[in-house]
Amino acid sequence: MTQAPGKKRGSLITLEGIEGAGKSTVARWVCDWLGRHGIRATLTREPGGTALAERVRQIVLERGEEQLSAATETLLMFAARGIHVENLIRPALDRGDWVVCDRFTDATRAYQGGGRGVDPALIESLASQVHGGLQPDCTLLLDLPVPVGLERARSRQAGALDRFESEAQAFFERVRAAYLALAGREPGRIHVIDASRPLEAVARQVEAVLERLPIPGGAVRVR
Ligand code: Z5A
Repeated sequence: MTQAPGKKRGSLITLEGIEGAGKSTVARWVCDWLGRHGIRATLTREPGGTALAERVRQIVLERGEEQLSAATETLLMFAARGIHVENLIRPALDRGDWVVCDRFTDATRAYQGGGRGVDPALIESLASQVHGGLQPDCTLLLDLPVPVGLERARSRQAGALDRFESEAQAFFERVRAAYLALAGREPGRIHVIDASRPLEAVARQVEAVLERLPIPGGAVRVR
């Protein structure tokens, strides 16, 4: 890391969940909440987040003529992540900014690992090569029944379905189960939010988690 001596590294907050869980909506809400608490936050997403990583996103999401195996899809997710971490996430954290990221490596664990059956050992080996030493400080897992998420996502859909949106419900059930298993293994980092509730109720649950994070200035802020 190239962090200046005495300067505190920012925190990485990630949002996870199945399609339509409300990650993008809640990610914007988290940034606004941090801003109101005097914290400069960068909002970003995966796959993508930088110009070059967005090009990889297009390759991995677009449904074209050519097939992508589960292993190739995994490699592309980590290629985009490597570009993103190197060019956006690490520099922002080193400046002392906070980063709010719509999906990160837990998405690979859940989608490629749980959904597609990719060997977890491959995923963990790539994670350690690509961003070893960098883990989210806090992950908000927006959990809801698959039909509710798919209904939300599809009611908002315009245009052709991408490679994930065209998957069957059973795929998303495996992804959801994998996310919940991850949360069970890392309860200190991954906070399960009931995302089936109205947005105001979701925001209250998220706020309760954010209030326990170490806010610059030293103390843990409690209302
Ligand atoms: N992927 C992967 O396989 N492996 C990886 O490592 C990574 C990603 C990083 C990215 O697609 C795809 O890449 C993703 C996994 C895969 N595919 N899937 N599925 P994306 O970024 O285009 O799609 P997404 O991440 O699934 O996001 P989304 O469909 O846009 O959903 P969302 O961000 O969770 O939800 P939203 O846009 O905030 O909300 C959806 C709608 O619901 C919207 O109209 C909201 O106003 C509404 N909403 C939100 N919250 C509520 C509540 N609480 N009540 C009622 N209505 C609500």
